[in-house]
Amino acid sequence: MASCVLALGSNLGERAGTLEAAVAELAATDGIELVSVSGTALTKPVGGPAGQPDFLNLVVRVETTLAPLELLAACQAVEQNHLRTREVRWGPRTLDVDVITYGELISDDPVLTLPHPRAAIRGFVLVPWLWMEPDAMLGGTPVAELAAAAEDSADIKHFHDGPLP
Ligand code: PH2
Ligand code: MG
Ligand code: MG
Repeated sequence: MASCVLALGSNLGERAGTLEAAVAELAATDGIELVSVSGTALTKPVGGPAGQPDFLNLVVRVETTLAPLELLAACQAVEQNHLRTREVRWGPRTLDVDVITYGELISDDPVLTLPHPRAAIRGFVLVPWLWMEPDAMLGGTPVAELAAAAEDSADIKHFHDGPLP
Protein backbone atom coordinates (compact mmCIF):
# COMPACT_ATOMS: atom_id res chain seq x y z
CA MET A 1 0.00 0.00 0.00
CA ALA A 2 1.21 3.47 -0.84
CA SER A 3 -0.30 6.66 0.58
CA CYS A 4 -0.60 9.28 -2.14
CA VAL A 5 -1.84 12.81 -2.75
CA LEU A 6 -3.72 13.54 -5.97
CA ALA A 7 -4.66 17.04 -7.14
CA LEU A 8 -7.79 17.70 -9.16
CA GLY A 9 -8.69 20.82 -11.14
CA SER A 10 -11.49 21.97 -13.41
CA ASN A 11 -12.18 25.26 -15.17
CA LEU A 12 -14.74 24.30 -17.81
CA GLY A 13 -18.34 23.15 -17.53
CA GLU A 14 -19.98 22.15 -14.26
CA ARG A 15 -16.76 22.42 -12.28
CA ALA A 16 -18.00 21.41 -8.83
CA GLY A 17 -20.06 18.51 -10.18
CA THR A 18 -17.13 17.30 -12.26
CA LEU A 19 -14.80 17.30 -9.25
CA GLU A 20 -17.35 15.52 -7.10
CA ALA A 21 -17.89 12.85 -9.75
CA ALA A 22 -14.15 12.46 -10.29
CA VAL A 23 -13.53 11.89 -6.58
CA ALA A 24 -16.29 9.25 -6.56
CA GLU A 25 -14.78 7.57 -9.64
CA LEU A 26 -11.33 7.49 -8.05
CA ALA A 27 -12.85 6.02 -4.88
CA ALA A 28 -14.60 3.36 -6.97
CA THR A 29 -11.42 2.34 -8.80
CA ASP A 30 -10.03 -1.11 -7.98
CA GLY A 31 -6.85 -0.73 -5.97
CA ILE A 32 -7.65 2.82 -4.79
CA GLU A 33 -9.08 3.63 -1.38
CA LEU A 34 -10.12 7.20 -0.66
CA VAL A 35 -8.79 8.44 2.69
CA SER A 36 -9.64 12.16 2.71
CA VAL A 37 -10.82 15.00 0.52
CA SER A 38 -9.86 18.65 0.97
CA GLY A 39 -12.17 21.61 0.77
CA THR A 40 -12.65 23.11 -2.68
CA ALA A 41 -10.57 26.12 -3.63
CA LEU A 42 -11.54 28.81 -6.13
CA THR A 43 -8.28 29.72 -7.85
CA LYS A 44 -7.01 32.05 -10.57
CA PRO A 45 -5.45 30.28 -13.55
CA VAL A 46 -1.67 29.98 -13.32
CA GLY A 47 -0.01 30.05 -16.73
CA GLY A 48 -1.75 29.08 -19.95
CA PRO A 49 -3.71 31.35 -22.27
CA ALA A 50 -4.92 34.71 -20.96
CA GLY A 51 -8.58 35.04 -20.07
CA GLN A 52 -9.29 31.40 -19.26
CA PRO A 53 -11.90 30.81 -16.56
CA ASP A 54 -11.09 30.45 -12.86
CA PHE A 55 -10.46 26.94 -11.57
CA LEU A 56 -11.88 24.87 -8.81
CA ASN A 57 -9.12 22.80 -7.21
CA LEU A 58 -9.02 20.18 -4.49
CA VAL A 59 -6.71 17.43 -3.34
CA VAL A 60 -7.37 13.95 -2.03
CA ARG A 61 -5.36 11.43 -0.08
CA VAL A 62 -5.66 7.87 -1.30
CA GLU A 63 -4.14 4.55 -0.36
CA THR A 64 -3.34 2.36 -3.31
CA THR A 65 -2.05 -1.04 -4.24
CA LEU A 66 -1.48 0.24 -7.78
CA ALA A 67 2.04 0.87 -9.02
CA PRO A 68 2.86 4.52 -9.78
CA LEU A 69 2.21 4.27 -13.52
CA GLU A 70 -0.99 2.30 -12.87
CA LEU A 71 -2.16 5.08 -10.56
CA LEU A 72 -1.35 7.63 -13.28
CA ALA A 73 -3.34 5.55 -15.78
CA ALA A 74 -6.28 5.43 -13.35
CA CYS A 75 -6.14 9.24 -13.03
CA GLN A 76 -6.07 9.60 -16.81
CA ALA A 77 -9.03 7.21 -17.15
CA VAL A 78 -11.04 9.46 -14.81
CA GLU A 79 -9.98 12.48 -16.91
CA GLN A 80 -11.20 10.69 -20.02
CA ASN A 81 -14.59 10.04 -18.38
CA HIS A 82 -14.97 13.80 -18.36
CA LEU A 83 -13.96 14.22 -21.99
CA ARG A 84 -10.62 15.75 -21.18
CA THR A 85 -8.77 16.86 -24.27
CA ARG A 86 -5.19 18.06 -24.37
CA GLU A 87 -4.93 20.82 -26.94
CA VAL A 88 -3.13 23.61 -25.17
CA ARG A 89 -0.57 23.10 -22.42
CA TRP A 90 -2.01 24.60 -19.23
CA GLY A 91 -5.12 25.54 -21.21
CA PRO A 92 -8.70 25.24 -20.00
CA ARG A 93 -9.82 21.74 -19.10
CA THR A 94 -12.91 19.97 -17.82
CA LEU A 95 -10.75 17.87 -15.53
CA ASP A 96 -7.09 17.47 -14.64
CA VAL A 97 -6.01 14.78 -12.18
CA ASP A 98 -2.34 14.89 -11.20
CA VAL A 99 -0.32 12.55 -9.00
CA ILE A 100 1.43 14.84 -6.49
CA THR A 101 3.09 12.27 -4.23
CA TYR A 102 3.34 8.49 -4.19
CA GLY A 103 4.44 7.43 -0.74
CA GLU A 104 7.94 8.76 -0.23
CA LEU A 105 8.94 7.91 -3.79
CA ILE A 106 11.27 10.27 -5.60
CA SER A 107 11.50 9.73 -9.35
CA ASP A 108 12.73 11.72 -12.32
CA ASP A 109 10.86 9.52 -14.79
CA PRO A 110 9.66 12.06 -17.41
CA VAL A 111 6.31 10.19 -17.67
CA LEU A 112 5.65 10.59 -13.94
CA THR A 113 8.06 12.78 -12.01
CA LEU A 114 7.59 12.41 -8.25
CA PRO A 115 6.84 14.40 -6.27
CA HIS A 116 5.07 16.46 -8.96
CA PRO A 117 7.78 18.88 -10.14
CA ARG A 118 5.72 22.06 -9.71
CA ALA A 119 3.59 21.14 -6.68
CA ALA A 120 5.92 22.92 -4.27
CA ILE A 121 5.26 26.30 -5.93
CA ARG A 122 1.56 25.93 -6.72
CA GLY A 123 -0.79 27.45 -4.21
CA PHE A 124 -3.73 25.80 -5.95
CA VAL A 125 -2.29 22.43 -4.81
CA LEU A 126 -0.70 23.51 -1.52
CA VAL A 127 -3.56 25.54 -0.03
CA PRO A 128 -6.24 22.81 -0.25
CA TRP A 129 -3.61 20.28 0.89
CA LEU A 130 -2.96 22.44 3.96
CA TRP A 131 -6.70 22.61 4.68
CA MET A 132 -6.83 18.81 4.55
CA GLU A 133 -3.57 18.08 6.41
CA PRO A 134 -2.22 21.06 8.39
CA ASP A 135 1.00 19.19 9.27
CA ALA A 136 1.78 17.84 5.81
CA MET A 137 5.33 17.90 4.49
CA LEU A 138 6.52 17.97 0.88
CA GLY A 139 10.13 17.20 0.06
CA GLY A 140 11.18 17.89 3.66
CA THR A 141 9.44 21.29 3.90
CA PRO A 142 6.11 21.95 5.62
CA VAL A 143 3.32 22.44 3.11
CA ALA A 144 2.26 25.42 5.25
CA GLU A 145 5.58 27.11 4.51
CA LEU A 146 5.42 26.33 0.79
CA ALA A 147 1.80 27.53 0.61
CA ALA A 148 2.71 30.81 2.29
CA ALA A 149 5.48 31.38 -0.26
CA ALA A 150 3.54 30.43 -3.41
CA GLU A 151 2.68 33.46 -5.53
CA ASP A 152 -0.85 32.36 -6.38
CA SER A 153 -1.87 31.58 -2.77
CA ALA A 154 -3.03 35.09 -1.90
CA ASP A 155 -5.87 34.94 -4.45
CA ILE A 156 -7.26 31.58 -3.31
CA LYS A 157 -10.70 31.43 -1.73
CA HIS A 158 -12.68 28.61 -0.23
CA PHE A 159 -15.42 27.72 -2.70
CA HIS A 160 -18.86 27.25 -1.22
CA ASP A 161 -21.39 25.42 -3.35
CA GLY A 162 -24.97 25.47 -2.18
CA PRO A 163 -26.74 27.16 0.71
CA LEU A 164 -24.44 26.13 3.59
CA PRO A 165 -21.38 28.21 4.52
N1 PH2 B 1 -3.47 23.62 -13.66
C1 PH2 B 1 -2.51 23.84 -14.53
C2 PH2 B 1 -2.05 25.18 -14.89
N2 PH2 B 1 -2.67 26.23 -14.16
N3 PH2 B 1 -4.12 27.01 -12.50
C3 PH2 B 1 -5.02 26.78 -11.55
N4 PH2 B 1 -5.51 27.79 -10.85
N5 PH2 B 1 -5.45 25.51 -11.27
C4 PH2 B 1 -4.98 24.43 -11.95
O1 PH2 B 1 -5.39 23.28 -11.67
C5 PH2 B 1 -4.02 24.65 -12.97
C6 PH2 B 1 -3.61 25.98 -13.23
C7 PH2 B 1 -1.85 22.73 -15.19
O2 PH2 B 1 -2.36 21.52 -14.92
MG1 MG C 1 -2.02 19.83 -13.73
MG1 MG D 1 -2.31 16.83 -15.52
